[in-house]
Amino acid sequence: MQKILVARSIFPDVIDRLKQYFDVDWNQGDALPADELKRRIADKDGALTAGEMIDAGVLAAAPRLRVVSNMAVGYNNFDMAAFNAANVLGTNTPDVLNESTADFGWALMMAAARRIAESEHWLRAGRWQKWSYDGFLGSDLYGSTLGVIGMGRIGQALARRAKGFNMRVIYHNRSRVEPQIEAELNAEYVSKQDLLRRADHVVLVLPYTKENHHTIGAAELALMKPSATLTNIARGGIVDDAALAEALREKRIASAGLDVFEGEPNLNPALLGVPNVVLTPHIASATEATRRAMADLAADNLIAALGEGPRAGQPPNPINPDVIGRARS
Ligand code: 8YV
Repeated sequence: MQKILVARSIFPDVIDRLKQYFDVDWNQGDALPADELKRRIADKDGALTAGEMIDAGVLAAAPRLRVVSNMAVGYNNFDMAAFNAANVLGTNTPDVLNESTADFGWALMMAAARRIAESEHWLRAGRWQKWSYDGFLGSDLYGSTLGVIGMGRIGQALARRAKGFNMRVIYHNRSRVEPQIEAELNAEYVSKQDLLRRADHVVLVLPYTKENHHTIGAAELALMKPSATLTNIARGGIVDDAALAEALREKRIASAGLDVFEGEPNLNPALLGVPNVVLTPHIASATEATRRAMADLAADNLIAALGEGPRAGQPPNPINPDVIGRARS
């Protein structure tokens, strides 16, 4: 029987399914420290991860390893150059999380625009003595301009919801999307600078790459309207969190909604000190149905990539399909 490592706690019935095919080493505790991950992956043929860093060092420590299945759509935790050099397949879980993640982007954007978390904290602190006409004035979503940076599958799902709010949609992306998608979403392609200047609500839905590091920093924040909101449901590192905390403190933008952070789960302490930001612990895809679908798809990818099950040899979501069938190097 081939051996696999499941690096995170996931639904037990998914583990039972994996056990039909593999000898499973399941870490049911917290994320494994890097040295323990290296030790436990060393004799494995495959692994299921959820954000663990897999680089050349980890691959070198695991000479039998042929596939790593990430239970996430984002795979910035995989060094794909190292995967390709070693002929190791990486897989991810796209699509199944689009709608839940788009819903959550709206939840954060609305909470930021209408100051829901900020006013709730104030209320819980016993500070509500009287109602006032100018208490917690926010900004409207209805009829405003939505700026989406990253018009992939989740960005499109997010933009599709803007119709019901009668919003103009402007977007920026590495490349323009198909004309029929632009037409369907009524979305206008603009430069990043134009988007930042024009949008009332900016949402970040782009993958993290070296090139995207600090896509939003002090200079970009300075372009935004003082009444604008910024929502990040993509990855930490896309926003310069220190610059954002300062812009929020100085009210250079109105508010922000953040689900992801540089160095998470550790946060820049400056963010905790500003009231006009809604902070959530990387839960945009966290609905029961979606996390189940992600776990199932991650298992399907692993089973198929290791030549088992009904799709043997044809995993549904290969990131680097060229390595399929090549000997491990
Ligand atoms: C994951 C995510 O749950 O899919 C992604 O890229 O950010 C989340 O849905 C998280 O990354 C853990 O793997």
